[in-house]
Amino acid sequence: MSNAAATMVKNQATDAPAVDARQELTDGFQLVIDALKLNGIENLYAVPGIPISDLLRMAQAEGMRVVSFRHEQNAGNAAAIAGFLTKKPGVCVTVSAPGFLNGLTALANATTNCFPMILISGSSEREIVDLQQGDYEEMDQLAIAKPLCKAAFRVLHAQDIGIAVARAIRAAVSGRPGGVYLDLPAKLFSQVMDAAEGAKSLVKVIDPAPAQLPAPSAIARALDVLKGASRPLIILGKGAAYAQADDEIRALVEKSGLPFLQMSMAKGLLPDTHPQSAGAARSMVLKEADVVLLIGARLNWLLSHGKGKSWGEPGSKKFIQIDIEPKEMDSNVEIVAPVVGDIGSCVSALLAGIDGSWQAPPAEWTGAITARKDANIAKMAPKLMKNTAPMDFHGALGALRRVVKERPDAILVNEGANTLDLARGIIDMYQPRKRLDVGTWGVMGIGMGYAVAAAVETGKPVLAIEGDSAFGFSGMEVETVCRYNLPVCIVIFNNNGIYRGTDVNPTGGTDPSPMVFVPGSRYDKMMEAFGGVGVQATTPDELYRAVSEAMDSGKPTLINAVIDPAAGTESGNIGSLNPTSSVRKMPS
Ligand code: ADP
Ligand code: TZD
Ligand code: MG
Repeated sequence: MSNAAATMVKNQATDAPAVDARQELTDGFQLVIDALKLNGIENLYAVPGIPISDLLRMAQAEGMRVVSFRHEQNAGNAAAIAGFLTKKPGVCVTVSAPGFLNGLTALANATTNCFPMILISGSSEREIVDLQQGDYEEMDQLAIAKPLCKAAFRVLHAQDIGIAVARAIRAAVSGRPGGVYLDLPAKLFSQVMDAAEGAKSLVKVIDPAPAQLPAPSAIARALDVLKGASRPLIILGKGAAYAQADDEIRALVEKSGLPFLQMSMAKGLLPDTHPQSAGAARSMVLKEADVVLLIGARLNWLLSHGKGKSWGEPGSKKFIQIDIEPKEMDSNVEIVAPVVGDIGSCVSALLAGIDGSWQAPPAEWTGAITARKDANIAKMAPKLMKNTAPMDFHGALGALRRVVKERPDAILVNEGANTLDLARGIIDMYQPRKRLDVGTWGVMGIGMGYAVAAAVETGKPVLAIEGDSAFGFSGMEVETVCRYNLPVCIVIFNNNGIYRGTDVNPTGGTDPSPMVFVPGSRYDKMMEAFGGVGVQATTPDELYRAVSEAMDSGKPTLINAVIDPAAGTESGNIGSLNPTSSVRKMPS
């Protein structure tokens, strides 16, 4: 019996199985760790405190990597993106009520984005919480988590930990992936039970995300529609990136000869420079395509719900959709050929139908796309070469585009408004799952959590391109980046504010506009405070040199990139979603 287990005997909860002090014992802490490890979970993203401090200490002692953050939202975001990158649930561990709530935004965001994640939170005494008698950090966490995730479970007995962890893993990764909440009351951790019984209670999940084969008739229908197209288009979404069916997707694209668009986090599934990429002719192909094959992409706001002006004439499109979630079909517009199943299986089945009878798309269509692409790329090129001070977005992004081209295996994290929208368009990606960003909600604050987890999970260098506002949501984690000595280079696009740094208080009062920050802030000094490298860059050349050096050295680095405060536009790319007052005209 270990010393820890021996002392736990004294803490034995009344509802735990009876134990004899001479038995080999285990406890709730140990069983949670054993259950996670048995299922291949190697990393925990957490903020410690009552009642989970010993869980984290013991996990580290048992060889798990425990990454301790400064705020739970960042730990949660790290877990979520670990799930996206690995197809295994990322695990975040938080303390009760406030810690739990801080982590909950990330859990909800993971669910919205279809990333598998488990939020494990300690909770307070059930008896006191349920009678609302004012326990330390009292909250009915299970009820609050439930509507924001795929599944939520609470464990009251140590002997149920194994099955609960198994259920959580299966719920997170099977079908459409998403967030799962696991509520572990403080008392559970110190419950003791016979070690052999404990070991027997653990469950190794077999085939946690089973293949879901599409019906042959659905494949035949989809092929029929595709064959009847004169202006076909494939749209790849982040579900396709998540599925890790990279070879099958590439084969389908190349064998069929179809032009393709990649949604933000799908960029790099095929290189953006691929001859069939229609990325630089996006508006044209959305408007003019007659058949659109969606692979792991939803027709949500990011695709204008599949209708409206950007989609051309009403009724001019037929949609084929591959998705693991049957309810996704017809969510916004009619799907004439729904293909329900996992992307690997569905794409393979379609590929088998691209045989001798297959005809490449008409040259008139592919030729028109290439012409538009070439024209747009030529128009953009000089903007990306500008070497002025202060920089504008294009000049700075032109420099970073070169950095990424030279290091195609680096991971790019990106958030902000102009900083996000322009980087997405300008920076070509070359490999799958290398671009991580604000996703389905357009949420600010994912930056440092994603950057830390990307480095921890892949060991690759990470480049985080951050609006100065966006960075502020998770900026304290630069200490975490330094503490774990991670190969993360953060570039702050510092334009003194949200969208722009030029707004003024219309009353002439001393308070600044709500849209601006302290002008000329030196974010690079924050990094120096924690022993990292801080650099101020005022020209694209300086920026290129500083980022290249950081990426090569792997040293935690923050570069304050001075951007013209007047260069950005209101709400970046999505100004049309921003209501403005017709009563009072505000400058923007
Ligand atoms: P994007 O924002 O890139 O357009 P979305 O997040 O809207 O992508 O869509 C991703 C879709 O992929 C979701 O509808 C999800 O159900 C689906 N999906 C995720 N994983 C798989 C998989 N392995 N097989 C099939 N569909 C998947
Ligand atoms: N809060 C959260 C959690 N998510 C959000 N998306 C917002 C607030 C609103 N918001 C945006 O949509 S973008 C943005 C905010 C605050 C910041 C834009 O400023 P930035 O980028 O400095 O990051 P640019 O380059 O100045 O445009
Ligand atoms: Mg800004």
